[in-house]
Amino acid sequence: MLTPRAFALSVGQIDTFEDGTTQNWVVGLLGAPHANPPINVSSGGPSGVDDNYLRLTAVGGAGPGSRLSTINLNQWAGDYITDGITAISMDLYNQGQTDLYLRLLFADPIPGPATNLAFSANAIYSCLLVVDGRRLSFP
Ligand SMILES: [Ca+2]
Repeated sequence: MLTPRAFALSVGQIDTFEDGTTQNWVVGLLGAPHANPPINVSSGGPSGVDDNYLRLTAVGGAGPGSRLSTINLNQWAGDYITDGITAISMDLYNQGQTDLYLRLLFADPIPGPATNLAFSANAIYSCLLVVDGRRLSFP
């Protein structure tokens, strides 16, 4: 069963991953196996050496882990409109061999299945091997 913790959204909140954890970013919520779950990498984030970051990996094909995705039911759960949040930004570094088109998905999966879904209308393109990382914003 999915059980969110009590967190509140706030304007300006950021996940830095400096605590060495994945900061509640997960995959396989309903027990689906994933060959490469999110991991915290201790160096190489946007500020370089000793800047932790979250590494996501997709294995391609079909089935669990085939697509680059992750879920957060904790600090990123809430009512974005009521809380005055109008955009979300993230630093990205595509280390794979495939160009990516990224979207954000918002849903109310608890207790499930989701009855309300919303996703960013326009995918943001992350080209192959952006060397210095890149901050993208989803309006
Ligand atoms: Ca960091």
